[in-house]
Amino acid sequence: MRDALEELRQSALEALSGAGSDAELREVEVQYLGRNGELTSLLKQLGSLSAEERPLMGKLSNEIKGEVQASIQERRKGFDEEKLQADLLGEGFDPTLPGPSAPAGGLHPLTRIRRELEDLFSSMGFYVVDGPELEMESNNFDALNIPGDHPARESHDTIWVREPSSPGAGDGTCMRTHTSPVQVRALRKFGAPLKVIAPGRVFRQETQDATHDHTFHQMEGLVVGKGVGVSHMLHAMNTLLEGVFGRKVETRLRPGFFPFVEPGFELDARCPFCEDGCRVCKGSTWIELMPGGLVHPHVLKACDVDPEHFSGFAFGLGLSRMVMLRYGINDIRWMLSGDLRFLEQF
Ligand code: FA5
Repeated sequence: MRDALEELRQSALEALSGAGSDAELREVEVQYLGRNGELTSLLKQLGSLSAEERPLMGKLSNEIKGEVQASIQERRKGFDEEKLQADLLGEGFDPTLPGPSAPAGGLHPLTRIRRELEDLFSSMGFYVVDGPELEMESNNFDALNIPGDHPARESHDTIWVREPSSPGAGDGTCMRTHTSPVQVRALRKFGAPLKVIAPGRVFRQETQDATHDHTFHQMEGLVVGKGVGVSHMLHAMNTLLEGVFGRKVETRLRPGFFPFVEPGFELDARCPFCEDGCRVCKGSTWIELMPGGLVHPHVLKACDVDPEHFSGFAFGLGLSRMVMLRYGINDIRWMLSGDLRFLEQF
């Protein structure tokens, strides 16, 4: 049996050195070491050997198997490297050229305008502040002079995560309906005097149309100091519009009611989509863009600021609508659609 094993070793190693490809290596492997291969059939004869010879032949066959396997692996490595070299040096391959570039994304138009406004207001000494989207009822409504039974709550219906313990208790939690609660948070945290803007996402129970979404963006502005008045507010609003549009924008100011300002105003911008009325401006040729007013003394008091010493103005820019005007987007529903046909244009 020793002779037969030695012969097998010899012929297997010869066959391996003659193999010219990975497939041929595999054939040799099956022929000698496979389940029905030559070594296996030799091993079947072990049982007929004497007790002294059996372990010796067993050991020898294991040694031969190991040697043949090692040789197969060595040859296979050689083939892999040859293949890699061939691939690398294949026709037209230049390893000094830069690799393919990954497609670059772009900034969302909302992000662009938000950043521009943050830069503009920072340059005028404003802090950029933030507040939570899930807000306490008391900050979203009560501290802003909108108690539980106030009719203004009807136009600000939203998702309630925790209902108030009783109507008007002020202890509920809701998705904020505007960025105005950040006024309360900022005043309580920093006190007066203060200049802040607070851009962010807000939520409302709203029937969607070209200018109304249930989720949209606003940017709050708040200035509190000594002798702050309406002229300061108008200056801030006009600076904002000129900053975004790079030119004077035709606007109009009309009285507006918000429980947290007195007096209150609505600033509308001329509709850029039509001359005499369209579905975006709902036939009026004006788009409601930015309400504002002088901070109501009740709000200052609720934030521990003395209205005898301080006054202020606040405005609530419809950031999503501002983006529509700037880029000529005629339907707000594109904004958060995630649709690449829309996004790739910016
Ligand atoms: C408010 O939300 C007040 N918090 C704004 C404010 C702040 C007034 C400070 C006074 C002082 P209003 O509900 O009007 O107000 O919304 C403000 C702006 O958000 C609107 O002028 C409009 O541009 C935009 N807006 C309102 N509802 C929607 C909506 N459903 N979809 C898109 N934009 C909207």
